[in-house]
Amino acid sequence: MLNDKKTIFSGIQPSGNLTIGNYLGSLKNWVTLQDEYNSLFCIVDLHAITVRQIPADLRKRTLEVLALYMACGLDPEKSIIFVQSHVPAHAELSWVLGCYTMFGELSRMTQFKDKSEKNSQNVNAGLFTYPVLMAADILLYQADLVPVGEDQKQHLEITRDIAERFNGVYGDTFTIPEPFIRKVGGKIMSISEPTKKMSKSDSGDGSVCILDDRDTIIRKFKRAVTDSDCEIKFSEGKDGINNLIMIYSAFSGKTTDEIEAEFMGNGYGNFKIAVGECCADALGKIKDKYNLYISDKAQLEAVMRTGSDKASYLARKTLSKVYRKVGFVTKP
Ligand code: AQP
Repeated sequence: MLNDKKTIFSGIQPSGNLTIGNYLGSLKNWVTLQDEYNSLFCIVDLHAITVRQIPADLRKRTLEVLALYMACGLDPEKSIIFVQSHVPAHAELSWVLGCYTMFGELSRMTQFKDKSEKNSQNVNAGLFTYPVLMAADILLYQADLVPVGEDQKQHLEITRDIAERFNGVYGDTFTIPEPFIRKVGGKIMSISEPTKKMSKSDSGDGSVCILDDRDTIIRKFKRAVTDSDCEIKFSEGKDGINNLIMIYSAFSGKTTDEIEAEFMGNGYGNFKIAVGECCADALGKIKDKYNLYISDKAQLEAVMRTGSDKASYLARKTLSKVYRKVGFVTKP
């Protein structure tokens, strides 16, 4: 099914309204990469339940994320697009890999520490073993490259460690994947707390959602936190302005130097409006397409069905190999 091209895998959790962090850090890059690589893009619902979800919302959001994937430009004719829970091999390989992952290495994951603090009432085992499931997602498809935001780099490193450990014991089984992180957009910060990553589970004004309407987007940017200086210049200590420059750069395609020259002598107020408008223009186009996709349930179902059939076929091949290597008897 796959050809000689290299393979990429990535996914997003349907755990909230997708933000421009998810878009610039992941989705936007996926769209360009799908022409060059064998591409698998997943909606990782198994990961989403590591934080308590309202079932009806999760169901609805899973379809919304699928519609958004397509609205952003993922093409089911070019990429395998599927829902994680539709391919049982993810959970199955995760169990096996969990037996080749050390408690100590999972304890060092910063996302586990962050999410445990945020969800102190529900520090469950799934939250702890999240990176093992992520390793299974990637290794099942023998992915060469994983296009993610900067925040997922540590999870990629543990995936590589698990794969190398397994290959070391049983011989070549898994491709060792590389992270693929863009310099511009790889880490978008909250616009109200620019030292904190923008996250879809933070619903305040710090996160700009892909589906926010134009007025909301511009209002959020107008309120963005900056500093007491007034120079639009990318430099240390100016977290708020640096973040806005990054966002503007990612949406407009302009370099930092070009942006600094464009806004020389301008105040922060004008710059914030320009960033808001540029962002709203780009997201408006996506939203128009989204409205078409989300209203066509038959098409969404067809994409999910085809995607999971193709993904299952590939995943089974790796899982059978792993089962054989660890010594499981083949089902007669
Ligand atoms: N702020 C960000 N800047 C750049 N990239 C980002 N990503 C997330 N936030 C930013 C990238 O989006 C992809 C999907 O991430 P995920 O849904 O698997 O989980 P996450 O990294 O935990 O994303 P969120 O938005 O912070 O979700 P919640 O709030 O549910 O935890 C990944 O490639 C990620 O790097």
